[in-house]
Order: sequence, then structure tokens, then C-alpha cells
Amino acid sequence: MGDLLRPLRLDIFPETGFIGPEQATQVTGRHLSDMRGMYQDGRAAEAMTAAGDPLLYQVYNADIPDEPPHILFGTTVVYPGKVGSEYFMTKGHYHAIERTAEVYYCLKGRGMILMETRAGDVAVQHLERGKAVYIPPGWAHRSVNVGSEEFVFFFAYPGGAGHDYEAFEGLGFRNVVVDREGRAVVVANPRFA
Ligand code: PAN
Ligand code: ZN
Repeated sequence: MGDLLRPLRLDIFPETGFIGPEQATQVTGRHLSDMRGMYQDGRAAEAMTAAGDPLLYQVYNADIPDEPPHILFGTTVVYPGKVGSEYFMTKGHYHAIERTAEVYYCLKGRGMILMETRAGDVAVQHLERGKAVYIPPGWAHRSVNVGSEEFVFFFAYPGGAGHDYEAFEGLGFRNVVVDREGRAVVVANPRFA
């Protein structure tokens, strides 16, 4: 068996996604420069990166050993904004151990979860406060903020699952979410045409 822990209790602030106490939390910030090639509008991405490289999202991870039989959990805050007509989003990944699932529970804002399998199945679920999405084993997942405030969600998945980002460094996800006259629309990724 892996590390044993004493039971612990944390604070999770739904408005900000912040998890306390600070000593029990790891924070990772992702800027636009961390997502080279992932947005359709490369020129808009370059210009925004040069003009200040905005912070797109933050991940707060409770400090739990990353191995079975633990459950890793935390929050993600995706900030509102767009690169060209595409909304701010996470990189997206498969779990390295593909037979591992995940649960997302929305605490604030409005988002879409883009999901797909290596076999080419695709799915999209909408999240708003109080709704949860179950991501079954084998489904890659990316979170998109389609609202005007922060999109905050809680996540939990098995320790040791790991993250595989490589699959999305070329063409990206099969679907993209774009703003069409103020509405968030899911369209097929033109790179797959
Ligand atoms: C989440 C994600 C988090 C950030 O904790 O890791 O939302 O997204 P990326 O890892 O794709 O940058 C999760 O799905 N963990 O497995
Ligand atoms: Zn995941």
C-alpha cells in the first residue's frame, strides 16, 4: 500500500476556486505561452502572448500522494476570455493510465467539457453551478469557459492516473468552441478536414 495519511479537512472557496490552507495545496498557472499551437487563430495567440501573455487558468491541487489507493482532488479556475473567436480553455489530456475516470463538479460560471476517445468518439457536456460531469475511462477531456465570469470546478481522480498531453499538441481536439455572434457554438475542428 502507498503512503498512509491522517484524515484531513480543507477549505474550498467556490467563488475563487482557492483551496486552503496554503501549505496543503499546490498551485499551477497556465499562460497562453504554455499552449503554443493549441488555438486555431495563431496570429491572435502570438499577438496576445507578446502583449502580456495572459493567465488562462489555474489548478489548485490538494497535497495528496499521486499513487494508488489515493484520490487526487482540487479545483480548476478557467478565466473568461478568447483567443480570436475561441474561448479560454485548458490544454486537455488523456490519463496516462487510460483505465481511470474522473469527476468534475461545477462551483461557479459556465463551461463546456469537450471529450473524445482514441477511437474517434466525441462528446460535449455543459457545466454550470451545481452540475457534475462523469468522464469515463479512456475519454480525453478539455474544459472551456464559455461565460463572462470565472469557470470554477472541483475535480477528483485516482492517484497515479498521470496526464498525457501529447495527443493534442498536433491537431488538437476534434471539436472546438467558438463565439458566433455572442453564442458559444461547438464546431468540428477545421484541422481535421
Ligand atoms: C484536471 C486538469 C485541470 C487542467 O485536474 O488537469 O483542469 O487541465 P490540463 O491538465 O488539461 O491542463 C484533470 O482533468 N486532471 O486529471
Ligand atoms: Zn483528467
